[in-house]
Amino acid sequence: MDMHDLDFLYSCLAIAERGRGTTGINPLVGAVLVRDGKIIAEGWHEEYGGPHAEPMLLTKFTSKIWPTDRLFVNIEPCCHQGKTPPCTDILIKKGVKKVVFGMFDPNPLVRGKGVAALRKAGVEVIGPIASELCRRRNRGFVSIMEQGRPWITLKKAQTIMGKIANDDGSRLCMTSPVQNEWSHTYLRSRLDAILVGVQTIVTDNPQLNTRFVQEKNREVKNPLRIVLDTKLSIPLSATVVSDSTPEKTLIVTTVRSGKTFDELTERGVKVLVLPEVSIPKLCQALITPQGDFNGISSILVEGGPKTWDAFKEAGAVDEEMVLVGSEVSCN
Ligand code: AOF
Ligand code: ZN
Repeated sequence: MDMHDLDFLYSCLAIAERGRGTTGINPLVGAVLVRDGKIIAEGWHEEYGGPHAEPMLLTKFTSKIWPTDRLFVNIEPCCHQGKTPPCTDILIKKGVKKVVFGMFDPNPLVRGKGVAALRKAGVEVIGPIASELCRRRNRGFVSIMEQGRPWITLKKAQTIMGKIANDDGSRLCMTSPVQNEWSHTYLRSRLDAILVGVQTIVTDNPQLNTRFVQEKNREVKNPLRIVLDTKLSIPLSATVVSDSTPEKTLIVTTVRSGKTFDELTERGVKVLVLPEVSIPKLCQALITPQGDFNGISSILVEGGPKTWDAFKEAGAVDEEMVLVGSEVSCN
């Protein structure tokens, strides 16, 4: 492997991000075809249930594949019949002779078997060349496969003295523009959903989007906004249900609330009704595609304290980030 190989893999990971928000519980996958040290074709997994990255690339690239061409992909090509046919068969049929991959597929139907199928057909396979990085970028998919639930990151903002709100409970702004840009870049835009309790909506009326990175990179998507609202008490004037992207909001409530939610669904807001809002039941529902909901694989839990505790008590926390700032005025 030479250093350029890693560059081609970074390209795969960057292209793969285009599928965020539509690939649901499937991995983010990008593939590039390299000839004489240059990328000559690319493909990515666009949508849950849709074609995988490799066939996307090979459908667009209609010229002949040379035996020296190398196909890079961030995850081991699949060899199973799922919603789509095995990628290994397509690669072999199209005459791809060299494959470089980033990580093994944690899906037990595929793990190691994809590589074996390619090698058996005489394809030279190199990898995994960047397992840790690729698993990190697909931490949601890896978590579903290995832990049976989405990847969960807890994020808190607090002052040096440990305060998280004003004494009367009202919003306190602590993080600097640099910290906001960091969390939008490395947390909000790298995870599928942001989750808050309804109390945070009432006190802060947040937007829960990636505006600090979108200004610089318009390709960055907005995550799904999930609000835990057992009693269905969210104000209809809240930004997350009244801005221009109501379909990016999912309200999780209980049958016990007994309230109707027509006004929300008419606006395009998604409502998930569970028998009770327990973390395991919520996680299970979120990784189960139904209708036009393809599921989500990773969550950024932004608070408040009740919500953080619920995830901690359920043992459903993979990492915790604390942004420490000073008390500044909110504007
Ligand atoms: C790849 N390239 O682009 C993707 C892969 O139901 P299906 O057919 O979509 O299969 C989903 C499984 O295929 C998923 O769990 C994972 O193991 C693999 N995803 N593999 O080589 C891709 N999306
Ligand atoms: Zn595949």
